[in-house]
Amino acid sequence: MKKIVCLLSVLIFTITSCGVNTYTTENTKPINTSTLSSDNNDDILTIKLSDTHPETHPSVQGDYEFKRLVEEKSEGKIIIEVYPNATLGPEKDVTEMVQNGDVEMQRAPITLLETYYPEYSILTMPYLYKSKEQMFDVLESDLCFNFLYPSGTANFIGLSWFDGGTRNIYTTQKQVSTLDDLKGLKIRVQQSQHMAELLESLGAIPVPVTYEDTYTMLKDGEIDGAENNYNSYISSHHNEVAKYYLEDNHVMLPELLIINKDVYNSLTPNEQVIISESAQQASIFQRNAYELSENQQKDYAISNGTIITKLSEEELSKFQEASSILYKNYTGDYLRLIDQILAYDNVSE
Ligand code: GTR
Repeated sequence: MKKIVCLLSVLIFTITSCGVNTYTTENTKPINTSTLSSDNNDDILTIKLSDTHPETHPSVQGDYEFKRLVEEKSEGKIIIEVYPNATLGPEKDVTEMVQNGDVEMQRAPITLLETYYPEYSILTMPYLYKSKEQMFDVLESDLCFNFLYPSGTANFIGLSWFDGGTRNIYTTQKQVSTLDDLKGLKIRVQQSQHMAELLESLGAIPVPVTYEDTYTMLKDGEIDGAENNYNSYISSHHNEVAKYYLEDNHVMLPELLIINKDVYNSLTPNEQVIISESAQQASIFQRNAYELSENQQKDYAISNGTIITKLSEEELSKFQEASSILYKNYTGDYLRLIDQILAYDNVSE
């Protein structure tokens, strides 16, 4: 059983004239200004933003929108350098770089942030949200406030929530249409204990490897399949080597635009507003682009030979029941939070 630790962190929020929440901690660490490069002109800040996806992916388009907004609002005083395609390294390594301040920002799936704040796994429980709208409503409500400002060993803050799609299982050799079919199949998962447990609960053998290595492993037959949303299934070319796509919808996975905490704290209040406000606006842009692209990528998959299977109602119940074992990991305050998320209904208001 997971230990219950206090979700509350000590925070002071300043409501600025623009109405954007900016953040400072009471025990602010010494500012590591060396993480911010200043080009030759001392007045210009350069911030690196890493993403594992290629330029065509809607999340990278969201990163570029963030860049555009920050540079416009700061009148060129803050430059955002976007590094797509894992050019700064595999996603999990970059998460660590952001944690250490070697890279300032990343678009990160919260499953990879669990190492620093295990509570993120609450937000990636199987079949947790009723819809995308409900998911973003709840993420942006007070209930999920602490996930933007994680305590513990996390040395980053979340600026805004990006859409990380709904994940489905796909396989190379065998068409899976029932829970039984999944039994014993080696399925690649992100390097996340929680995702491994999820796939294990469904009877698969989880294989945690980097996103960047997955294509080759699928191609070489070292694994039987993987799991992801349509956007990533296509942009990673996994569709070329894993034709059977099962719409089991096992998890909706929110992603965060994160920034190293010391870097954020080293910014002036005005710069913090520019960064926070731009991140929030870019997330709306990303969500719209994501949704549009998800439908297009599904059509693309079908016309390029992907065989899509939908779960029958009966099988869906089996998937839900089998994976519900993960909910038993939580008690006390955590369980209460999960129940509140499950019951959260603000969509129609
Ligand atoms: C994608 C996500 C990536 C990466 C990948 C994976 O959907 O956007 O950041 O985490 O999944 O499965 O590793």
